[in-house]
Formats: sequence, structure tokens, C-alpha cells
Amino acid sequence: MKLVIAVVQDKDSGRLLGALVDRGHSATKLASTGGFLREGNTTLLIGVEDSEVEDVLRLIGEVCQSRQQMVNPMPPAAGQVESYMTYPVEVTVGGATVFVLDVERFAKF
Ligand code: 2BA
Repeated sequence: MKLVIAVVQDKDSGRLLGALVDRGHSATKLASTGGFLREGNTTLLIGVEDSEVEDVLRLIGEVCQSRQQMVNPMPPAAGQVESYMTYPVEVTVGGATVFVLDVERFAKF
């Protein structure tokens, strides 16, 4: 068994959950925050048999789009802030960041 951990954009999470459930996969949705942008994103935990991993990865790839986003970089250390001008920079976010882990044991009580 594998645990697929997928960090996706909030905008894609509803459609991805729907697609997973339609295909018979179980998933848990967690509210998460990206360390770089400090904005909300969604983390899905999807426990599947080894043979189902490719199907899950295909669905994630189909649903999750990468998008351009403008970000204001964090200012430098306090004390230099008055003279510091920030310029928005463009970053590409998503479609999805995915980890596939081996599950040592799975139980339901
Ligand atoms: P964030 O950490 O908020 O990152 C959002 C986007 O900002 C990233 O998109 C990337 O394009 C850019 N970015 C991140 N760190 C950067 C840095 N140090 N310098 C310049 N640009 C940077 P994605 O790579 O698609 O990541 C989307 C979200 O997936 C991340 O949100 C984070 O929540 C998660 N993530 C990505 N890589 C991860 C990893 N290795 N471990 C855990 N979570 C990860």
C-alpha cells in the first residue's frame, strides 16, 4: 500500500476530490499553508493499493493546473525597511507537489 500526499491549489481541490471519489479512491483533505507564499493551499492524503498509484497520479495531473502568481518578496531585516522598495515577482505555482510513501501498516478500528 502507498500513501500519496498531494499539495494542490485550493482552486483545484474540489474538482480533484470529486474525480478521486468518482474513481473509488478514498481521500482526506487538509487545509495547509505554503511556506514560501504563506498562502492557503490544500493537502490531500490518499491511501491506495500499489496498483492504483498511477491512476491517482494521472487524475492529479489532469485536474491540477500550474498558474502564474505575482508575489511581493519579504523585506530584509527590521531597520532597513524604510529604504527598501519591493517589486512584485512572478512565480509559477502548482499544478501539484506529490509525494508517494510506502505504508508500513494500515488499520481501521
Ligand atoms: P509555497 O511554499 O507557498 O510555494 C509556492 C511557489 O513559490 C512554489 O510553487 C514555487 O514556484 C515558488 N517557490 C517556493 N519556494 C521558493 C523559493 N525558496 N524561492 C523561489 N520560489 C519559490 P510549487 O513548487 O508548485 O509549490 C506549491 C506548494 O507545494 C508550496 O507552496 C508548498 O506548500 C508545497 N511544496 C512544494 N515543494 C515542497 C516540498 N519539497 N516539501 C513540502 N511542500 C512542498
